[in-house]
Amino acid sequence: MARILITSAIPYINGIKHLGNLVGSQLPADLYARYMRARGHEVLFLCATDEHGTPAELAAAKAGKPVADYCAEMWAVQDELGKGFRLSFDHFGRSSSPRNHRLTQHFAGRLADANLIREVSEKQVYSVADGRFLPDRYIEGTCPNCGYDKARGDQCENCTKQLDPTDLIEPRSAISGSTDLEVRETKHLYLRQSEMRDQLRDWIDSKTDWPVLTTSIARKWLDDGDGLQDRGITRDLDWGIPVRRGTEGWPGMEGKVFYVWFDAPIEYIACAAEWVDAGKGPAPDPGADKDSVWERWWRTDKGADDVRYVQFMGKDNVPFHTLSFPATILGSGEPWKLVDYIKSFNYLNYDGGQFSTSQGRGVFMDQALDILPSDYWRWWLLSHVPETSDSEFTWDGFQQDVNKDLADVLGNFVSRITKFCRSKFGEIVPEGGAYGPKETALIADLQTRLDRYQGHMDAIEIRKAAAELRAIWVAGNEYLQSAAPWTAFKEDPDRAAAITRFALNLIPFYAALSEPFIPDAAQQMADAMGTDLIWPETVERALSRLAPGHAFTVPDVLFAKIADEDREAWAARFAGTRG
Ligand code: B3M
Ligand code: ZN
Repeated sequence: MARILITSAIPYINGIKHLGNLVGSQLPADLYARYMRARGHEVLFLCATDEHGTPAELAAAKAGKPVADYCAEMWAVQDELGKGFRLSFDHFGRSSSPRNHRLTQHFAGRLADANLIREVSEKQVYSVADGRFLPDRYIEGTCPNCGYDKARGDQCENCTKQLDPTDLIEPRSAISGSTDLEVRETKHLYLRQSEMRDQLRDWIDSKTDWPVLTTSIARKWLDDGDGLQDRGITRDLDWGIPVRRGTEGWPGMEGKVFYVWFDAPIEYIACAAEWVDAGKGPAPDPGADKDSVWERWWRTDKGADDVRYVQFMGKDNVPFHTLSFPATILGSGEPWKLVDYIKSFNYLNYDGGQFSTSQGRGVFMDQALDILPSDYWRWWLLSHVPETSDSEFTWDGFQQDVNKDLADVLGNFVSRITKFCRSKFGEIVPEGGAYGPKETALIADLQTRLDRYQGHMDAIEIRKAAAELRAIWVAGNEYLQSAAPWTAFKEDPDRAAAITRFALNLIPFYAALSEPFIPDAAQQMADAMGTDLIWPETVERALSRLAPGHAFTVPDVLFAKIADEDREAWAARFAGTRG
């Protein structure tokens, strides 16, 4: 039994996430966590909301709420939606937690002690009307290159030219529209990550088993001339973690906060402490304090050296997890756990374009649950996860795949055999008859497929795993079709009983294997068969679990088909922007 620490990238607090966000980190992380638990491993699965930064402040202002209240409310919304999608976090924390404040300040203090932080004085645009410094992308004006009048201070969206805010013609605040802007001097802390380039390169080079998507992004940033530049880790904002050097103040840094990307990954650690504070972890060993419970996952000097730590994230987050966060950890000089494997994802597109939070384009988590149970989404998203390239959600494709895989194949199998049994033998696993060559052949086929399925799940090859699971469902359907107990019943009721018994035994087997993908349907199948979800040791053993005389009930329809009218209505409803 291994111990596996799993984190999903922590979603920004501002707004409800769309399905592209969900499939890019939380959902695949959940699949892996569920699978590893089912295999008997000890899992700690953590996620949280990422609450700091300008977007959170602006979203709160737009909602007319104090930012702390806004974040508390949005955390509850995201927590609820996570539950709706059956995301099985051991804890869903908050990057604004007191634990993260303390840890972030602790790391900054350690980095300063190690001489890895320098102070930089820089000029930034200050908006007098807004009473704040403006990040580059919150300054708007006319592009000097193409004349587009909504160019941002970091880039022109129209002609893609990289800009400095001072390049803009008639610059104004994107927050208030005010043109009363000044350039002011301000002081910030920079993390000297360039000092750690060799150390980081050696570490990345040692990760020979990582997905190419992950290492290629990391190498690009390491090798590009300006890739591993020293990075500002503080901001002139109100909302955030106050800059302190450990538990001491930081002269000259009063009123400033840490940059959101500095404190967000530290929340992975803080979240484990929050998990213990919330009373969810196991009791500490006798004589040990309660911090030992989470340190056992995070400190290599306190037992975490045998933990395997796996992170899930979208590709845009890779540089922060392969370079910046490791720089924080390595630079601290303390024995914190480094990530062992980073699974990263491309983008899911929506119907010929991109999902977009700012434009409200696509299907958002709350809307998805409004129209269909979570298993439909989980199955489609995971079986189309943008693993090796971007993938696309279309309503046609969604309807077709869900109807075929879930309704025609899996749902139909379960319904057909349980109803047949009820009509001929009652709701009891029938006795009599013997298994023959068809059953022996199916057992052998399924054993090969089970081995492959486990191999793909162990390797986090999600599309391959989904394809194998689908093939496992199809094999049962084909068996039932060819063994045809309804025909056998007329001539040889004993043989029909044997076929029925065998096919009924496939249901708990399917339930266990399918649980990481479709947990609700899996539980419904197990409940109907009066069994627990138990991962098969071997196919042969798994298929002899339901003995003659075992009672079951015919379950309700597992998956209703998506009708054409529904598909059309949804396609129309989600064609525009979120209202
Ligand atoms: N909140 C970005 C995102 O949700 C960011 C991830 C932080 S992970 C420490 O894509
Ligand atoms: Zn332009």
